[in-house]
Amino acid sequence: MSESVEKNNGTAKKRPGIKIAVISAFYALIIALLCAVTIFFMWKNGVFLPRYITWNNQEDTYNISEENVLFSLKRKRLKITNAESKELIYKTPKEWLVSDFFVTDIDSDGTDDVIMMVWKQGSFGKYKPFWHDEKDNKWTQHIFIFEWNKEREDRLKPMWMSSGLGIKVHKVYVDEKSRVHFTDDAGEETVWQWINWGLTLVEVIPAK
Ligand SMILES: [Ca+2]
Repeated sequence: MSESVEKNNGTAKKRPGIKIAVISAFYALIIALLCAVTIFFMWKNGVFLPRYITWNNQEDTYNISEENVLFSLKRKRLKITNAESKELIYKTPKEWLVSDFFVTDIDSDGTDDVIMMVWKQGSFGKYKPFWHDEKDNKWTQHIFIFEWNKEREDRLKPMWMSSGLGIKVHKVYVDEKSRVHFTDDAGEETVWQWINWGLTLVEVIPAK
């Protein structure tokens, strides 16, 4: 009789080791959740994008259709303001990460157009083709071309919006003939020219 009472008293005592283990597991879970949330937001902000990308920062003033406008590309976001009044005209959506931009008359109609190199999630945007049933949330690079339209508040009328390029573009520049040159991560250069309605590959320059 006296022996069983002693045993019951022994199990009824709280063990400090168990309490410490529960608290430790709780904090480990909180830390794991914070790490997961941090990594998710870093991914959403493009922190894990390829290292071959050249991110440009640039400020330039242009006269387009008799408007003096300041283009400012900083921290992967492009803003266009009136060069005199400083009034904001356009800024890229926060979902777009802009690596570079160019102002050139790509279609030779006499008016400058705006070209942006954009990284964003999803190759197709909101108009995904019905036959493409996979989830469309991978980071892909795009070239977006806009014509300058003074009738619009934001001036930029979409002219040609590419789906994911499929080229690992390391550098891009536009030559004096408004042809777009992509240099990929291996050094191969492809030259693209506006023909009819869109960019057409006109030359491939092998890596040196
Ligand atoms: Ca033009």
